[in-house]
Amino acid sequence: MTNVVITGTGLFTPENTIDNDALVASFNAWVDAENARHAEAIAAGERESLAHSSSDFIVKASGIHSRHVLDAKGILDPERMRPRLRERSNDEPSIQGEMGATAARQALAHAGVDAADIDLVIVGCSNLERPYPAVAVELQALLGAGGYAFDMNVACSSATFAIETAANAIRAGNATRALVVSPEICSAHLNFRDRDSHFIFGDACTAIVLERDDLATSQARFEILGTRLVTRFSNAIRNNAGFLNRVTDSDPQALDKLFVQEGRRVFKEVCPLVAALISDHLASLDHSGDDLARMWLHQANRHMNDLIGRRVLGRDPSEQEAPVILDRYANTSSAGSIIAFHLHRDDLAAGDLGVICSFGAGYSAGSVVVKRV
Ligand code: CO8
Repeated sequence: MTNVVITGTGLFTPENTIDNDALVASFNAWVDAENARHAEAIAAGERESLAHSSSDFIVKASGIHSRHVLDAKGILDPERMRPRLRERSNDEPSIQGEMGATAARQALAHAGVDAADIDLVIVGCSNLERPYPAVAVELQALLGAGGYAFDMNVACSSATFAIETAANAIRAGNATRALVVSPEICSAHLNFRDRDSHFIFGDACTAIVLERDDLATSQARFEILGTRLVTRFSNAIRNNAGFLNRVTDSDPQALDKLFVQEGRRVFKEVCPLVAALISDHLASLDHSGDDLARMWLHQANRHMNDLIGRRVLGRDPSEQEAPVILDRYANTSSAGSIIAFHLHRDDLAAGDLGVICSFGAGYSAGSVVVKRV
């Protein structure tokens, strides 16, 4: 069978950061104004007063300290509490096209591959800025890549599902070199007025170059030993924004048109599913947790990763074995596990084994087992 290798990765990190204290200060200012606006109704028992958020809670519950966002000013303005992004004309690169091109150029340079030699571009992410033309096709043009391109969405698992799709296209002979790009603008679909979730997400974009092994020239390669994907329907993470909102006459500003989740339920249901996915996948490749040098896990919650690491390894994973980037990036959806891979893989030795694993809405989870060549 044709071997497929990962030969390069790239990362676009927005310059603006928001730490927990700044986010909480803006949220609490909005809460105070809201409670003052409704003081009479609250006093009459007709309305519940809103509670403050807290940085201590955020760190304890999630491990998140800070996040990068495309626009901080709009998010932190208690009168707005959503990013302000400039609308692009049809003649300008789209926002996701631009983020994607930055990350992709880095990944291509890292792999030592010319954009013209790429013959498959997949943009996989949770939220696409338009239905068509595909952002991937625009990115293909921006980069000067050849072949074909398409978008796909499997929420937080978009990158791992796209890696499997790209690897299969290469194995089947339909492509020789592929780019998987995940431009995540999570801040645009986050309800910054929801105490339970306002701290969860950040923005970033990752890119990965995959090649047929016999064509690759990069010294730093990771052979894909196998991929395994799983989905199980759940409403515990949901977003009802969509093109039918206009014709169903539903309120486009309604809160269900943004990210909504039952965090505790997600935690309880997803951790065992993911631990079993990784363990079964390793077993199918005649390996076990003991053979893993590294786990590049989805970056949603510190405790989730600790629990999954414990179940797979049979002991607490060290910082080195399961690197954490969510402390400074928060949850960047499908980009999270790829950011961890991008930042924490160069120290591995030839023959070392690792797993890239995503999990999220759907539910969906993806495991990609790789070996440093
Ligand atoms: N400040 C202070 N107190 C708070 C706050 C806050 N901000 N928020 C909640 N509390 C309170 C609650 O009211 C509750 O109080 P009480 O006990 O009196 O009822 C108490 O703190 C505990 O609340 P929770 O039970 O909700 O807290 P948890 O310990 O469960 O932590 C988490 C909440 C962090 C959300 C946690 O449950 C979690 O991380 N769960 C898993 C989440 C997850 O992984 N989700 C995946 C989503 S990502 C995905 O699939 C991609 C979607 C597409 C991206 C779209 C971009 C927007």
